[in-house]
Amino acid sequence: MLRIAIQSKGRLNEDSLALFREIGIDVDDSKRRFLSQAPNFPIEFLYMRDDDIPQVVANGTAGLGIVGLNEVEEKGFDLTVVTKLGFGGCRISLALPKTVDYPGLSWFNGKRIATSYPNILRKFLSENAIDAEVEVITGSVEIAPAAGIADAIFDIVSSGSTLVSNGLREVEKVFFSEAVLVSAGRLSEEDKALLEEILFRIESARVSKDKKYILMNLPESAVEEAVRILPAMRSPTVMPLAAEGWCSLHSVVDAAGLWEKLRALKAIGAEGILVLNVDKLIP
Ligand code: PRT
Ligand code: ZN
Repeated sequence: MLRIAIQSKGRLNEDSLALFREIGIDVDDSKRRFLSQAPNFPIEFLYMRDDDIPQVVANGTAGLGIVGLNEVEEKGFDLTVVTKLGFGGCRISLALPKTVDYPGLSWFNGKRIATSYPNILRKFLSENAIDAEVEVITGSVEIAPAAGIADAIFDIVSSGSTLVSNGLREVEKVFFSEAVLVSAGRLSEEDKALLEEILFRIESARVSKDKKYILMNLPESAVEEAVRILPAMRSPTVMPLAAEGWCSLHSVVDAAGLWEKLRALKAIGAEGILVLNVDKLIP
């Protein structure tokens, strides 16, 4: 049984659960306890605060974890990022009151910076030879300058609206993060095989998101041109129609630039074009 630690509530919880559902692993969220087992896959979910996830993976309590790269970096345990997951995107930035002139990094010399990420901040300051004081606070970092606790902050930003509503300006983007799947690299052979299966499914889901299935009726004389417009994975499927001189063409295509492709296909005589979402795609 492979155990995976995920955030119990908060920003990464829903997307983590949605990821498993998307790859066919059911999660019984209604009966959520500390631990819950998937009914259709040998996996067990351990619900935790995100701050604790790097530690429980590092000490082997869970084989895998889903957590922000920011927490992985901050906690400093020896963990491997197995794959990035494409959600929970954010950055950790330096910000200061918008009325203050900012000449560049040297401004921070002798200043007090409030943060919940002291390790990432200290590393950045030392790499840039800045001598500033780090004030560790665990919540509502954005109010620190107005409260007189610090001159600036080092905090997570996504849309930036929290900074704006607190009269702050982002001046340095220091660390870029997203949710990642981590492991301490000590999985049993059995758990390794389960991880392989999970990664295979995640990759299939990822590929299918960027693809569309397209079918249309086409004059036989236009097939060559259609193949040029729609480079398929191998080559499109072409089937004769009962009507003389016509065929049906099926293909899987990149979703990017779809409207241009549709216009080009119409221009060469395609009719009854049907575009469908791809649920799973195994390349
Ligand atoms: O209870 P627990 O400890 O598990 O949760 P938590 O409160 O520590 O973390 P949570 O749920 O807020 O965030 C979990 C993870 O989501 C973080 O570690 C990041 O990896 C990621 N993430 C992505 C974010 C944001 N975006 C984000 N915007 N974490 C926090 N924020 C904060 C930000 O600091 C700001 O105060 O959300 C606020 C809104 O941001 P703006 O820029 O959109 O206004
Ligand atoms: Zn937390």
